[in-house]
Amino acid sequence: MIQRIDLRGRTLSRRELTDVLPRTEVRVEDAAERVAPIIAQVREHGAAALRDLAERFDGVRPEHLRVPPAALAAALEGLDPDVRAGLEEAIRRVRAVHAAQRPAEHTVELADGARVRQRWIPVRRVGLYVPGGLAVYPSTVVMNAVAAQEAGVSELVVTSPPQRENAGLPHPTVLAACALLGVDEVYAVGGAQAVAMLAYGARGTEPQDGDVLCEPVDVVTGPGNVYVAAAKRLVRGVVGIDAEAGPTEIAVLADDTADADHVAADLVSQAEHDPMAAAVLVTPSTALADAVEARVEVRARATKHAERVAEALEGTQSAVVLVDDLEQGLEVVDAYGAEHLELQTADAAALADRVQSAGAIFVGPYAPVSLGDYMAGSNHVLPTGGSAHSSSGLGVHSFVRAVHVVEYSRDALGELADRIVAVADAEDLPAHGEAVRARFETTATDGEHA
Ligand code: HSO
Ligand code: ZN
Repeated sequence: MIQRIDLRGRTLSRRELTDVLPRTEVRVEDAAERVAPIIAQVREHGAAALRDLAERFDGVRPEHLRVPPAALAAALEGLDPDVRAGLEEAIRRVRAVHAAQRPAEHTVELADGARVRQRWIPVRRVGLYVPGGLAVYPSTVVMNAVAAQEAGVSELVVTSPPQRENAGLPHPTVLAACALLGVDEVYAVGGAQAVAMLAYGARGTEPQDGDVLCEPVDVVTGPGNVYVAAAKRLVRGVVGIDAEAGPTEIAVLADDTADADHVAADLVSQAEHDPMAAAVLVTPSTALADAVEARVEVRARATKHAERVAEALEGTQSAVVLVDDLEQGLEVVDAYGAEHLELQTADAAALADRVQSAGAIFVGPYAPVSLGDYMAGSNHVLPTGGSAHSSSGLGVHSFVRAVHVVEYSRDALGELADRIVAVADAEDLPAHGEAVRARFETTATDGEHA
């Protein structure tokens, strides 16, 4: 059922490889046309628009757009103890990894009295979008919130679609995750309208909203459907965004040493997210390819979300790719730049260091993507759609800004004056040079203000 692409005996350039490898096409620009009026509506009508849009898209008119503290406490109270223990373990591990990500400040001394210091300043206020849709994502709350907290972000806001089944509040497990993380500013707002609210803020229109329902944030992060991605594209510049998340992707580079059933289970696991999810196996072994296909058939039929799994695996975005050897396999996975790359080969650890493009790399037989989705400690908000070629997954770096602090003494500046003037003149910007010279000349006004 999963298509086969045979690249054996073919020498392809990077460009040709990219063309033959399958990929979900997400048309964010089409969605943007539908999303623009929604953003305008939220900007103009604030909370009233958010209620109208919830009614239209989520089938419920929330009474409380801002989740009351009692509802957060109740959600935590009602959380299954095993789920709580799992989320707490996830928070511990993700926190440990992200605490280590905090970049160190450093100073470079270029000459006597000439110093450039590197500061990292956390973003002040961040909005995290947590999708509703086909699944429930408390783990995404953990991934976003912990990274922001470890970066030193002082104000964290979470927003997630209102649910009819939960009296117009977001899913209780999402609320419980917020409570576990100490996030108390939570909104029952989903979709493009949530991104608009975060970017522009929203005025209250009902007594329970207060005058200002939500203040604008500096950065919006978190996955979502194509409308959320389109909204993020449209507000970029007004706020920072992490990425336009697309459907989940898993690529597995495997050889004869891999366990076919485990590879199959991993492909099915990510296909479960979305009918548009992509699962790609790259292998030099036809025996493994046959065995994985057989096991995928069995697992895909037996799994709870069989329908969307089948759609994802049978879709043109998924494939078994046959290669001559692991060298060609490496070229293929690099060209693809998967959100998740599993290496299930004899010497997976050595191979991992040679990979050039992947959102995250899972090494060996005991590092399935599901481990990373929940509690390896790594982040699961990762670049999709080939954006691993240019960007990283979410982390502390997503929430800090690098700021240079420049300190030069009179002598240190004096030593550079002629050189600065020369370059400034070459750019035909003589006032730039004059600003330096002024510090070393006596002019008519000198002493006037002494
Ligand atoms: N695989 C998803 C993350 C996730 N999986 C959340 C389960 N829950 C995208 O990396
Ligand atoms: Zn997943």
